[in-house]
Amino acid sequence: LAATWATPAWSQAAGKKLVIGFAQTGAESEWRTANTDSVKAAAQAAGYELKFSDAQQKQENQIKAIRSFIAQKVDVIILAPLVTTGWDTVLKEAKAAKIPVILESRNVVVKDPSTWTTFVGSDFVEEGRRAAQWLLGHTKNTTGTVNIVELQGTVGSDPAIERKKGFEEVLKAHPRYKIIRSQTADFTRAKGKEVMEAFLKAEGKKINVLYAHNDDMAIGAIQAIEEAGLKPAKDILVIGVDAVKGAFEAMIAGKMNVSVECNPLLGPQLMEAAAKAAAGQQLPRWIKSIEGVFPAEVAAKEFPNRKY
Ligand code: GZL
Repeated sequence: LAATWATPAWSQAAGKKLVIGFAQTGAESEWRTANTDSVKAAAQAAGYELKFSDAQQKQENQIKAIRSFIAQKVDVIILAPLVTTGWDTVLKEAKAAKIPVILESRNVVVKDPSTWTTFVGSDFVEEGRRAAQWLLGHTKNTTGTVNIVELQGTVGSDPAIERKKGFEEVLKAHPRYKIIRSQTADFTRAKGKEVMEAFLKAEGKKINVLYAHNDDMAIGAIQAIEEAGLKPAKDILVIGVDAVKGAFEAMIAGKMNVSVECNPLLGPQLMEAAAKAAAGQQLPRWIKSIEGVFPAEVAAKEFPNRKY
């Protein structure tokens, strides 16, 4: 059951402007900047005050930001938790201060789940399944071993853990598909290129597929593949997640095969959830994003419709 909160002293009738503290991970990817823009725009549209903190990919900065929001007595805290663990103490402090916490874009693992009100974000296991299902379909007329290298997202983050889980869950029934190398590139283009260079040095032409937990790492890896004299999307299939602009551009250029969408435009849902949480209303434990899969064949047609 969603945690219910005592109605705070203020009420909408008093017309008090909602004050929200937003502890963002940083600006590691195109997805993240689109997510930040969506939250800021939705807060402005709602007439709410948004106190924004960019943690530069450090959990301790997010914890500091949350403590500062508590000290400032904000009405609601929105947290995009960099990693799943390490939140028990600070979320207990928020609960003690009767400030609802809304998780967005990543989930947490805590002993007392009543310390957070709702998670607004995607089903990352399903995103991993969709990546594997696309690969199975795309290679169904081939035989022999399919060697996969995997660029994982931030170590210990919810999307990295679950995209790996979903991908492996589907492939375990197909033993000819083998993940021969798997390493984190922290969701960034720069690291994606660096780690893919290492994979290519170690495995070279043995690599048939790249599965990247986000498009930014895939785009970095594409540069490494080209610099190694290989053709991305042909010599090595390139699978990404997020469906950001960069992925559509790569697919239209024939350098990427597919991107599994992960919707960053969570601002409107977050503002609605924040107002309800501040008013002590019941909320679902998970407000799930709606999203699809975009293979290169549809990229050019879809591109004009994209909003991030
Ligand atoms: C997903 C989000 C992930 C994106 C990455 O909800 O947490 O973090 O897939 C981003 O691009 O860095």
